[in-house]
Amino acid sequence: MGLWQRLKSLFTGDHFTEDLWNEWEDQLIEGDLGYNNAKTIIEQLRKRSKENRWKDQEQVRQELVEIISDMAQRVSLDFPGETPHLLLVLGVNGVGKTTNLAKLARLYKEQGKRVVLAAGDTFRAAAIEQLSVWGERLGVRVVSQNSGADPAAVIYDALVSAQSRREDIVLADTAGRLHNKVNLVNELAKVDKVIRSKISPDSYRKLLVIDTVTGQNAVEQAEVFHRSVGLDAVLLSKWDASARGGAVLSIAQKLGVGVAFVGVGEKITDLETFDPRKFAQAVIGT
Ligand SMILES: Nc1nc2c(ncn2[C@@H]2O[C@H](COP(=O)(O)OP(=O)(O)O)[C@@H](O)[C@H]2O)c(=O)[nH]1
Ligand SMILES: [Mg+2]
Repeated sequence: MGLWQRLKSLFTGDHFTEDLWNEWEDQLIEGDLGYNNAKTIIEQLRKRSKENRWKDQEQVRQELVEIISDMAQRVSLDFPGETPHLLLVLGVNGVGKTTNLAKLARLYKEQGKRVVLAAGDTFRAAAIEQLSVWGERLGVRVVSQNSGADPAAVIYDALVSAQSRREDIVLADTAGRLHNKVNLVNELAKVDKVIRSKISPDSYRKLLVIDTVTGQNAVEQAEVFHRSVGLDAVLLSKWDASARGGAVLSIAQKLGVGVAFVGVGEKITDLETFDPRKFAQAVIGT
């Protein structure tokens, strides 16, 4: 049953009672919107419901959709600085970094840009191989070294060669072994430092990939990455698998980082720009 169906089933009379507000709040929390977000949403809904009286249920649903889409933050990933631009793709293992990086490569290539991929996840040979396969399929250059190589060195090579070849954008993959937080943060800090030594902040953006299925844990992940390198935008992946997006609201509220893209499948074309209204409609349901 969708969230709206559950909320509606609790609404029996023609008035909102204190009990009902509490039950709705619980439902929003269970619907993975997060404790603080649920409180905020109910607060806003209470304000909007005149005299706690609401006969038109569809109107209530619309209000909910509006409140949530106002809380969701959309950002666009722009690079005002000179080329080459560098997009660092971050995130915990398995969230969909490499796949979505390939989708972005296709998108930029379609815009006529000369794209380079940097195999910065040097932890596993399979990760380097996966990126090379995408590169071949897309017909874009891939810069890689052997597994175990220093990711900062790989990304540095990609950037320097892109500068001399006058390429437009480097998409850099990274490893995301969050179980070793200290190593990860140190490794990323080094990558970040190397990039900043070569290009201006206006040519450099950091995109965090989070997996919809992760739920509110994605907020913690975002905090770690935001503290270590600072994030510009989020890509919400696997939206097709589960339309749960409360983490996105928490990340916007806590860190001020909005969503740029949504991954909607495993195919190379399964990428959309983030639409807060569509997002809110899906979270609430019909
Ligand atoms: N359903 C779905 N699966 C996805 C999406 N993005 C990635 N995946 C799958 O998630 C798995 C992990 O993806 P991968 O890019 O290797 O993750 P990484 O470890 O973060 O680089 C793969 O099986 C992908 O096909 C998406 O938007 N929707
Ligand atoms: Mg990967």
